[in-house]
Amino acid sequence: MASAEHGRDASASDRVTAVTTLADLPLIASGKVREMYALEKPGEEPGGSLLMVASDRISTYDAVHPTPIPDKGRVLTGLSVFWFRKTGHIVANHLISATDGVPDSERGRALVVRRLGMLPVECVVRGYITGSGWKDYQASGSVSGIELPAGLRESEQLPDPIFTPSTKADVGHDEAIDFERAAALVGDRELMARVADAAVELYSFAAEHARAAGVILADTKFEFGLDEHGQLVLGDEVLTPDSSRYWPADGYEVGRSQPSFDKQYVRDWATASGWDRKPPAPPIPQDVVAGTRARYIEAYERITGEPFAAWLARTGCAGDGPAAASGSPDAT
Ligand code: Q0Z
Repeated sequence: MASAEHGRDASASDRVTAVTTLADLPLIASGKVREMYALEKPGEEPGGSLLMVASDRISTYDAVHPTPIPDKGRVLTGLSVFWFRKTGHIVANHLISATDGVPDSERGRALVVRRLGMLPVECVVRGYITGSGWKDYQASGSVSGIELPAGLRESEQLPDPIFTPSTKADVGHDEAIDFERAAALVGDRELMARVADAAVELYSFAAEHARAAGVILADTKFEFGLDEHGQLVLGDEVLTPDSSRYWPADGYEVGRSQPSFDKQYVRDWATASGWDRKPPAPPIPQDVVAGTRARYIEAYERITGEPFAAWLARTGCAGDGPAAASGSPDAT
């Protein structure tokens, strides 16, 4: 991915790391805690590239706190890359690079990815009954049109993981839909079946890996797209704590809600503070920030089996100081 191809910055040197600053890039999407920028081939068609940047912002109860969690964006980006590299045998993915083409200021927290035509459904897989799935099950005995055994208790493992798609709501909450509605939205039932199979296989692979590291992957959400050749490609972030429910395996108990691996300190503190869970979310005290940061790093280290510092070193942001990037490794 040569920087000389980025016609937007003809005067830049050949070193991709020097090609641009973030402010030069057109912002094409922004979420509560991350941003997406166009890189080469601006336009809407698949085939160009994008820069996905994970911030250190954190949300609880759907509201973003004004206090960042240092390194959260880098942990999530490192985890996405870990899973992209481990699951390429199941389905192709959009990752191009975590180094080449990433602006110095965003190293470790950003990925260059292939631009896809995204499918208009969220591909949720559940291995445990919790959250909105638990609510739907209590009300109807089924989730996304899948009838479940009677007598399940909160947080119980399902006999087999289930594919429970939902709509992509612009504002507010995604709505659970059944497979047939998802297929109609996608416009291709056979493609939807391949997506569902890939999603369940990805979940099963990751859940087994996580369990061996003492972490339960209760559920997760994938987004897929089609590339410029019409090939199915896994996009977005994958199997991060923001797109998934990770629970510590020790202390897991059926019959109650489980603590979040990463966010529980913030939730506990926020609840004790008397916050009514309506925006604006309150600032987070520094001891809660430090504890939460440690949990994110622990999640990275447990799941990947390597020190978080290895990710920082590989992406050239170790130490994070003004001089840290020069002369650092450039491989991922
Ligand atoms: C991802 C999102 C984010 C806000 C669109 N490879 C791709 N090609 C085209 N579109 C997307 C992707 Cl991943 C795409 N989102 C979700 C990500 C900020 C929204 F970083 N929306």
